[in-house]
Amino acid sequence: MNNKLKYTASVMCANLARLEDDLRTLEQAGCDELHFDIMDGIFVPNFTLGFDFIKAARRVCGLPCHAHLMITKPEDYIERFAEAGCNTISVHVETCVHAHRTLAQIRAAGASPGIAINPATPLTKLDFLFELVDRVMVMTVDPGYAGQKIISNSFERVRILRENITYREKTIDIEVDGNINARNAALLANAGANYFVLGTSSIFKPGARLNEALPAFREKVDQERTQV
Ligand code: S6P
Ligand code: MG
Repeated sequence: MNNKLKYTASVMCANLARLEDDLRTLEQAGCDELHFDIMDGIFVPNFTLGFDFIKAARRVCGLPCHAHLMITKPEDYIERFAEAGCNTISVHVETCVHAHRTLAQIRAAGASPGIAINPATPLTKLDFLFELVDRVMVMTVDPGYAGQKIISNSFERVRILRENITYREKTIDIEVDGNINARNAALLANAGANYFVLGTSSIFKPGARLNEALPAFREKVDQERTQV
């Protein structure tokens, strides 16, 4: 983990009809990563992207890819997401019956393991997993849809998690996902988050130009951090 804030763009919020343009623009605008939301209609009540989207993105853009697996039995699909070109694969702690095995499986497949946690799940579920992950994804909304409102205890959860990680002398990234507008990003950054999922709350707004929206958002977060 380093101290620079990283911005990871939620591909499901891009214009899927002109994906190539949007991905190239994001790369040129200095985006740090692409965030692929993978949903199975069971763990979350929605369907979104899959292997082919990741492969297509890989063909047109060089940004690192992160698969956020909101699926039951994630262990059945790890190798295929790694083969599709994912640098990071995050699984939900709520879906892992044998989390150590699944996280080790991600590492063995050549990807960086992340663990995601829903807003209602106690943070203590992560206590014995810090050894195995490079990133914790704190869901700041119940997963399944873009465009939701942040759950207010998210700020406190990130603060406690960062304290816990620091106490254990680990270098683990904390990513936050859901309603990351500039004010929420600033508060979450000050609480200890360093990866931010960009969706409809930040750069994917009707009429917004991605090449301007991304640097403008980054600047706004830096500004807000001094004020919140
Ligand atoms: C939601 C998913 C997210 C969304 C992102 C949307 O279940 O995991 O990654 O794509 O949160 O962002 P926003 O700004 O519309 O909430
Ligand atoms: Mg996500």
